Amino acid sequence: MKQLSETAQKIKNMEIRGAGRIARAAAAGLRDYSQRIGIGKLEEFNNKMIEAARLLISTRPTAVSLPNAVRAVMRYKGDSIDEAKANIKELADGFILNSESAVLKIGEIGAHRIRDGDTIMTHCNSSAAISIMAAAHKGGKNISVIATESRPRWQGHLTIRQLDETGIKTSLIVDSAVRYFMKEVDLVVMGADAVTANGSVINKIGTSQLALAAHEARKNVIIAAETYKFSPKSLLGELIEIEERNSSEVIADEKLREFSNVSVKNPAFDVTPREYIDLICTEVGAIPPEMAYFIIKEYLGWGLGDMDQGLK
Ligand code: RUB
Repeated sequence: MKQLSETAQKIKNMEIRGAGRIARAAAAGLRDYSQRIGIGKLEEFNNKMIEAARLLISTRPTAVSLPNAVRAVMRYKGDSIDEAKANIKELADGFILNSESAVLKIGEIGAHRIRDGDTIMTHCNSSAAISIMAAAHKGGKNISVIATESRPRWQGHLTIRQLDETGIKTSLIVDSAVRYFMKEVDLVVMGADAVTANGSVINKIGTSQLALAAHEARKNVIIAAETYKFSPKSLLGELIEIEERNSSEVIADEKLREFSNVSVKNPAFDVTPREYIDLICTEVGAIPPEMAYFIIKEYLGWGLGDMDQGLK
């Protein structure tokens, strides 16, 4: 359990972050943990796997890719521990491989929407969104990017490093400057932690503000999201939990203690309504947000009437 707890801890403290990476780390964590479980009864093995799955899911509440990845591995079958282990390995490796190729495929599909000379604005650090920019650049399009810092965790610094390594000209701006610079923008491209059945997108705090500014300026907003970011449980009416992180990410504890009447609110994500989103670019195609239910049904195997699945 030690290694699995370490993976869980790394996801919690954001050493492993970004919805896609979190999903792949969880699948790999479950796979490696299963292979280390010693001899015993199959029932004990299954219980240990359930415990491990719960631990991983509890680390970060918003990224739906996490429970979806865990569910993809926990579908394993086997009449013996050896069979179960083999199937877990197959499912986890399959998930990881599909996830990596999904990010590349999203790049290929999304790049069609980018024109030579475009200026793209992005927020936070999304590998799927960067894949689109990298594919357009690789395809010979001369693009530039405006990237936000993404306070309080500065994921924008990861983004500018990755774009710089790719050779894409990038400007770094403070989060509050998105509307100021919107006039220079042709297209907004961002990632997602979750997409609900009604086509809303949950992503890093500030995403909805940026989408609103883009909507006002009549600039298109593209969301890059693998199919495993779509939330089957939103079909049950469940809302996506917005992670509230520690106040020390915003202001140092000792500084905060200077005040008697001040508290900090630090939600890590927000919800962008589908009205502000033109396209969700998935690995199976670029869809309007209104088609989110179709993805949940066709690619995650949940449809209306499958309510019992929510109880599993
Ligand atoms: C990361 C974030 C990213 C999405 C998509 O938030 O909001 O935009 O997770 O990323 P955090 P990807 O840093 O809090 O995890 O496309 O890489 O899955």
